[in-house]
Amino acid sequence: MERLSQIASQATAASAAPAKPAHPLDPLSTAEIKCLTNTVKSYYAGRSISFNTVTLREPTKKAYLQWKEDGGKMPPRLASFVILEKGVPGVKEGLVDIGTQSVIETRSLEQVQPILTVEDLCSTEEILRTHPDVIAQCVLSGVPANEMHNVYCDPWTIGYDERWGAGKRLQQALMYYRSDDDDSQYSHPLDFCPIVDTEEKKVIFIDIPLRRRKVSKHKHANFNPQDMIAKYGSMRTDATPINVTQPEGVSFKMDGNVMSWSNFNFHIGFNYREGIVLSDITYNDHGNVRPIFHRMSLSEMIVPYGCPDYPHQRKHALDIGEYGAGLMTNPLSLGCDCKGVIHYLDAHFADRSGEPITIKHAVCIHEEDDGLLFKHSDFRDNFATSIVTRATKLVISQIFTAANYEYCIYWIFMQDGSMKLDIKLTGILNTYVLGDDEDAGPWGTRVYPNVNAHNHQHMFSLRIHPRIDGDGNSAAMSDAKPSPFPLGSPENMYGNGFYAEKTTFKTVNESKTNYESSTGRSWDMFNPNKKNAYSGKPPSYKLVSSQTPPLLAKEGSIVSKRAPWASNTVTVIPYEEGRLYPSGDHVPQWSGDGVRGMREWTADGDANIDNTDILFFHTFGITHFPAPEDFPLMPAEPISVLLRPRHFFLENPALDVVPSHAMTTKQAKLATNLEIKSKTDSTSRLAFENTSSAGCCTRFTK
Ligand code: ABN
Ligand code: CU
Repeated sequence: MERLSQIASQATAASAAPAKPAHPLDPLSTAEIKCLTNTVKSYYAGRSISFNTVTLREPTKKAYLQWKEDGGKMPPRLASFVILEKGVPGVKEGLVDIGTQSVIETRSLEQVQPILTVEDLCSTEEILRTHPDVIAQCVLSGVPANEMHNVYCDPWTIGYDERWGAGKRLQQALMYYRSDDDDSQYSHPLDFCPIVDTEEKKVIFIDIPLRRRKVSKHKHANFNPQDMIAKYGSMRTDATPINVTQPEGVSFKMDGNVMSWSNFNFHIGFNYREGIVLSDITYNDHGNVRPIFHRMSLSEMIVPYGCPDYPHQRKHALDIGEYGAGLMTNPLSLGCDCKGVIHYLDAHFADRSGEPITIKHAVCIHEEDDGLLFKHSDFRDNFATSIVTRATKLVISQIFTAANYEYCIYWIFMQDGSMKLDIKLTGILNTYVLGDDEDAGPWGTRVYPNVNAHNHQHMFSLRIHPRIDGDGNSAAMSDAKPSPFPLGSPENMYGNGFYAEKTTFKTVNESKTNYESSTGRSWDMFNPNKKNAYSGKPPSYKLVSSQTPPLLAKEGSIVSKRAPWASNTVTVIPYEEGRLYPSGDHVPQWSGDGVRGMREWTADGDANIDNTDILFFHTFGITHFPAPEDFPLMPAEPISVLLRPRHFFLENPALDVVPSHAMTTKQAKLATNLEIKSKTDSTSRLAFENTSSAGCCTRFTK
């Protein structure tokens, strides 16, 4: 890394630096992006560069906390960039000080390839449509040459292919045909796979399978309302509208990007790669503002496919590191992506030329009813003594489209101090053409005539930087175990004893653990320096997550090497600046060899992780064996990870949430009218009565 303080002035300030934002973790504004790209352009004046990614270089934890303690002396506003230079292999990356409009670090990296941006992907189809060899392959597949405008591709990074390594910036084009603009091409895959040089804009090779398969002659499998009406005569007519209404508006407050909601306070960031980033999450415990998590994000994911036939072995998308959960994020629309009273945040990136681009409504923030928060009734008076409190949840969400799949990301906060990460998978299966007489098994499923959907996994890496009740944190696993003492022994005479076995991790190696369903394994992040006054146990947040399949690709495979984080459900490492991306900084075309990302961070397996500053990585996801119900458009499949306070509070922290109904035993004794008024709901009513009984319900009759 070259430090460039002496030549910082080369990138001369053309105009005043853009205004600093209110908060040091705020994403770069469009003015800051413009300032950064201008600074980089003048630094590289006379050279042909294009921008790949630009993003805020977040202050270190220390600098951030200093800012908080200093009462607002902003740390320098730094931003990192990745650029490509025409004709020069590899990437250049560096750091700009926005305040002084100067480039302060640069580095040239060879044999790495940067993320593929949406702009990089968009030009590929046109390159293919005009290439004579591709046209010839289309004709062989049964698509006439005059139909090239109906040929499409999902341009994937090549993953890793030994023939080219990381020397050229490559895409593999998964090919499809559709006969009409409004068709879904995924029921009509083509059997060959062109390899495209992204920078040269050239087809450099075409992978042709030994067994040829012609394009399907079946009708396209479509899913739009007009297709359903054509097929079934009408859409369903039985569903009446359900609305999320908040007549008095929202109960959260936003100060810029800082959220306050129901005792929680945190910053909402967003970047090209991880998408939503939540930082400095605290909980106001009756006036005592207690830190919980310093930072939390989805740091990587992998979707490895299970068909070993060449070239399908290449399909394993590391969507966050190869394409960016931020770059692929959708602009969300009111009333459909999220319902209710919504606050949106926009996201800003730079295009290849360095101009800012904005995704409107990239992040949706809203509240929803979440069923019961708690309830108890007393059977002694026929349940008249009762308390019923409904939950409201706060949801921070984004949806990104990874070519065929949609990933809907919901960061959820609950009034009892819990947090959840819910992910819904929807969109369209990745498909390959299946011969008329061919069996799709065992590596895939015939989901439609001539359509083979290969087995695959969706694995995510949740990166948590805990700060449970302050600094000095540890991690442990907890296993439900029967008493070790035999039935009939004095310690376990009746054989019923069981307990939670807690194993605190002292070292990185000890922390590398997997989910164990037989013990209902969960993990705790905790502060060993504090004690709950009642239980005597350290304040903790427990990770409850059981959708944790093992990575099915073999150890030593390209998939497993490129996702060195995916073979364990949990890995804990010491925090160090820059430990962000567990498959490395530049993921496309990494062979998986060498020491980087999680492999680098766990190289010292004996490193201490007890009572120190730790990073907790959690791998979760699903294994997906496709079925016809998943096609042509998949009903959303949920995945959920829960973080809940344990020994953190002295009691249920949500007891002060106003109940929908509360009646004490004394009140019940006095009550003559047992119709009980709901305190918070004026819209609930009986379904099959004409008269509205809004806001009340008959509990019982004497
Ligand atoms: N799932 C692979 C992918 C993601 C984004 C764009 C193209 C391909
Ligand atoms: Cu899937």
